[in-house]
Amino acid sequence: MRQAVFRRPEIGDDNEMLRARLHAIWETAPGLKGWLGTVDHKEIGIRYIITAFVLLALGGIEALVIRLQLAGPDLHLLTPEQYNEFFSTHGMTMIFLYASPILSGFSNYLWPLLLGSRDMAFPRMNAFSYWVFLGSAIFLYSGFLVGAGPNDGWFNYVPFAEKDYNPGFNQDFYSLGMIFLGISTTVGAANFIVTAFKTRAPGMSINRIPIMIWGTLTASAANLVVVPAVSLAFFLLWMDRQFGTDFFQPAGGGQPLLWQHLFWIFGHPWVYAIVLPAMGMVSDGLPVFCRRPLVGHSLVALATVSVMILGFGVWVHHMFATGLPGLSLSFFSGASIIITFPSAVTVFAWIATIWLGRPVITTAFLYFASMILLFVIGGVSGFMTASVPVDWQLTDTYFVVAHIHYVLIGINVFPVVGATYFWFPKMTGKLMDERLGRWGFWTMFAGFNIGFLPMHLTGLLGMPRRIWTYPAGMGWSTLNLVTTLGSFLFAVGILIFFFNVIKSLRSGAPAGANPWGGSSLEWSVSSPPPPYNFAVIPTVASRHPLWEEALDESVARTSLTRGMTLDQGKEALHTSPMDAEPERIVATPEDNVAPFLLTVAMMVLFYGMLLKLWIVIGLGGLGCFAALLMWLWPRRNLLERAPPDRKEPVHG
Ligand code: HEM
Ligand SMILES: [Cu+2]
Repeated sequence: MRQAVFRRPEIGDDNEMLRARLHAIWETAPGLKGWLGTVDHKEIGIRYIITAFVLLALGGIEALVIRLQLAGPDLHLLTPEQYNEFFSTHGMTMIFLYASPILSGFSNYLWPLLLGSRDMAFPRMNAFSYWVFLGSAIFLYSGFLVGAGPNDGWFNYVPFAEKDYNPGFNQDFYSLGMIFLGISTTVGAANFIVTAFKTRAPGMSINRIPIMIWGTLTASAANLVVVPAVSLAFFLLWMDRQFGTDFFQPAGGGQPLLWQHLFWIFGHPWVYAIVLPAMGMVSDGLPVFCRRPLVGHSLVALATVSVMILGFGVWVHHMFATGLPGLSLSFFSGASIIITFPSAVTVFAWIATIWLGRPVITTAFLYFASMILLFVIGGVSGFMTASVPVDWQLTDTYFVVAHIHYVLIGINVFPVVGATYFWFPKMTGKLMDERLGRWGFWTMFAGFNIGFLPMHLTGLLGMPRRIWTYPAGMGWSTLNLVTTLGSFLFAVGILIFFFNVIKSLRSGAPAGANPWGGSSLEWSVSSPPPPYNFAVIPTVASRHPLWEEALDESVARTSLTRGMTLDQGKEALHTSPMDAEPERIVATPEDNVAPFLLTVAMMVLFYGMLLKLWIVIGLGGLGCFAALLMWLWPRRNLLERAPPDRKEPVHG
């Protein structure tokens, strides 16, 4: 039964007593139970970030092994079978276990702070999405460790992935692991969407939200639509393999091409899902160092949304070589080229912002600014492969490997490292070492270009991707050696970055609340932020709450020290989707270990399915049921919903 308790929100000033009270309410309990049960978005965000960086390191080690194998002609460091597993696991790790989760990590940590709220809309689902990410990563890697990792590339083409050609457990680990991981992505995406529309601070109308919110919001909307397609594809593949159905097997009337459609209608938008949030980080971070607002803020927001929408219409550019009718190729080629227009809007906005600002060259600035160059290089090679006749020459050569790495490393890894330099002080209260930062940046930047620029040439000279070795005399040997040396230099750059993180964590200079002079709400709270984020819910009156004085935007009306206190329990404020008018006070959930237990039960279930052991499947299913029961067990405090009295002024 729904029980509502109506009350007016208390309006008050930020003070020590209020803080102590909120602290007691919001703090995570100590010990194992608190650790497994926490629903604090900041802790979950940091776990996401650390886990994703560990996986980046694993994927990087695999890449270096690949590069050693390819350093010269006729090398035999890996067998062909091992090579298949290495590059497939490398791709899978980088795309699914690093690039996407790292952005979820930053967004989980930052969103409520950027939005002026106490937590995400569904904190327990947030915890659940992290645990499922971890569980599926362990599941996928357990296959690799027993020599049964994915071995048909990250896009896993049938019929190679069918049982006839691939009898081991490899593809079963991959299929089931991807379905498992899809649950995490979907839950996370739904959470982001509701969070963006319901939990913004009063006054943060839709035209005042930071670009990073737009980036993750559009990415989440896309994920919600396309992840089911790929989960379905992997499920059908699993059925083909385990029960002899013929979804993708031509012998039984199935369609191998169906796999490619299902995969790429997911795969292409996914690429935007791992770059748009990163572009958002740059759009929000760069202006801080340029000491001026982003040029064309609204245009960049619109460009972000248009890229995502157009992104749904271009998946066939991954299938130009499959023999589809010419007319559809023209259509998808045109659509792929049009997508560069909104992307260019963002690039020009960044250039104009640097041009018109007074840039302070910090390490974070270098990372953000370098993205512009790398994005342009990746964009140009993308423009080339979007053209059908050119693609027919280049597809499945190292040119494509060069292209994907400029896009993925240039537009995901560089901004993410920059974002770490930028927000590390907020997360830890310590500054990172700038001198080491510069060394790391230039090593990474040089290593990356030395390693990956020549791959364009190797590709133009005809070296196919996914070959485990090549004979001498093809004209590829020197280029490959340079690429390998560059890759190792790049890896040294990443190591310097990791080293800097650990060193600064131990002995970094204290950061203070706003070391860079940032303009958005997260910089208004202490570093690291208190468990409740904001003592009083801020009331926002412009796009740059912390710059209002300097920018002289009408009158400064943003209130950071007086507002709703919401200290009657674990409470948050929900506001209206467009104008962010206060709507109701909601009780947010207490810490709970059910999301963790549910994940453990799901792992049992998935291992049961892998081994086709019905008793294990049954146990896992029962476990899921029990954990869900625990999760959903009615608690009175969660049923309390109190709409605030709208006539009450929010601050005096
Ligand atoms: C030290 C850094 C890296 C090096 C040296 C490297 C090297 C390589 C090489 C040589 C291949 C081609 C394997 C082949 O086709 O035989 C490859 C494939 C790939 N890499 Fe990387 N890579 C690195 C980092 C990354 C990162 C950061 C990402 C993504 C965020 C990434 C995503 C991919 C993908 C998606 C593939 C395609 C795998 C497939 O064909 O199925 N790589 N990488
Ligand atoms: Cu694409």
